[in-house]
Amino acid sequence: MTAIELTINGAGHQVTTDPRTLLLHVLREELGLRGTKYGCGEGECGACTVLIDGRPLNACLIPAGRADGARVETIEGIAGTETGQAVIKALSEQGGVQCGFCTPGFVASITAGGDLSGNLCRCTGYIKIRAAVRQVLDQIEPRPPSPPGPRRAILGPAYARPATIADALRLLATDAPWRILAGGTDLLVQHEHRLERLSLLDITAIADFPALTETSQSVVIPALATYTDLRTSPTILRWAEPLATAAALVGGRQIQNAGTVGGNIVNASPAGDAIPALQVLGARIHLRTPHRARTVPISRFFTGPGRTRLAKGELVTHIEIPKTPPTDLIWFFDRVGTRRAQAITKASVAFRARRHESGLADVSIALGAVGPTVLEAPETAAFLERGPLTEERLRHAADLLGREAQPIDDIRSTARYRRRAVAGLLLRNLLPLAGRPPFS
Ligand SMILES: Cc1cc2nc3c(=O)[nH]c(=O)nc-3n(C[C@@H](O)[C@@H](O)[C@H](O)COP(=O)(O)OP(=O)(O)OC[C@H]3O[C@@H](n4cnc5c(N)ncnc54)[C@H](O)[C@@H]3O)c2cc1C
Ligand code: FES
Ligand code: FES
Repeated sequence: MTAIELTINGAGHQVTTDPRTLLLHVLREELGLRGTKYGCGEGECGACTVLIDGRPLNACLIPAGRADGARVETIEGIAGTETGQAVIKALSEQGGVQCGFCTPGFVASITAGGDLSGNLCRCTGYIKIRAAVRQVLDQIEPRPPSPPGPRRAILGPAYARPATIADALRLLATDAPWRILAGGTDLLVQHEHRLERLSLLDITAIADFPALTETSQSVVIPALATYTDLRTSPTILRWAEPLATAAALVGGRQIQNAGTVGGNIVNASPAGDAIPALQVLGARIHLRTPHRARTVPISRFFTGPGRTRLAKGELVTHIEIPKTPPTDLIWFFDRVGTRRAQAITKASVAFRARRHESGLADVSIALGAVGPTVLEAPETAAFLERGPLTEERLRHAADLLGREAQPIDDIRSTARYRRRAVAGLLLRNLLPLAGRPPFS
């Protein structure tokens, strides 16, 4: 048991609990704040959305220890604010509430700016909720997030939240079966919340990860950079645009606020969206143990689905992308899923090349969700480098790309569809170079 300190709706609380208990349960069961709902428990529905330091996050994916020191706002507090009242009034006037189960989560998301990508409603059909968002945004400014306050270290036998990389590495070097916890958006879902079986090493309070920054040669991305950090960073938008695009397509806003690039890499899903983008950008992963620092090119990091070259006790500290002047670069990340938000990728393509007078040079292509790991497509890349950018040659390249994919049939899609999808994604993004309008 640990004394967890939280500021909830402006008031300080100390809750003595197992730090692996979900914040959602602390709010509902320990503090009686039952407006925050338990829907899916997997980050999908948004019924559990609360504002943490002003950002919408899923309380079902946050262990209490990770929330220690945070400013949490639940519907009980939001409803008393001017913005919250305007949101509730608009939802009610526009008919955006039926059973009301999803409403606290929607109110939180609308209060924070109106992005509804991480909120589901099974009753209203969204048109009226969207009308409420428009009504509110006409009347009030959304509240900007505030910087997170300092986070204190917690050092318990089953939950540790060290403050420095060195402390984390010391713990990882012991025999204890620590599982690194970053945003928790993979780990908690995979363990179906049975966290009492895990020893969690929470790295989110580590203060000495490098900052997201650029040097003369490269862009440095801390392992803890969230998708929100990546999609909004001017540095990433300038030097690594496909990564910003991928980040903007991940999950919904709550997942983008929690999920980290380090977690996406180590989780090693062939459908992980940051990975193909990082691969065409030539990223290198920086790894540390107490006695060794090494870097591995991302193209050599994965050994199979969910498997990597990460050694026991190793921590990903940051990712480095070499800078290449964006002039004359053709680059994109694109994907297909069942729908635009909150859908795991069925097929994705990341692409990077340099354009010259007669065609393309230095072509690099990475394919997601169509093989046991993210795949490169060297034959298609070589073909594209060999000749001019005509429609006929692009269509041939798309066929070749479909053949280079190694997809399987699974619950999300069929191999046949995935081959056609990667071909279509290439054409959708490159046909405009041959003078053809893009298609959707
Ligand atoms: C509803 C929902 C929608 C999603 N949609 C998408 C999507 O569209 N596209 C997509 O790519 N992903 C999606 N995801 C998964 C995505 O959120 C994760 O892959 C995320 O990036 C993982 O980061 P995390 O910080 O949450 O990792 P965690 O869950 O905290 O950790 C994941 C793994 O990485 C390890 N780890 C984390 N950080 C480090 C580190 N620095 N060093 C060593 N090991 C580390 C952990 O031990 C664990 O094994 C979705 C998830 C959910 C729940
Ligand atoms: S309960 Fe569905 S996202 Fe948390
Ligand atoms: S109003 Fe019933 S789930 Fe949204």
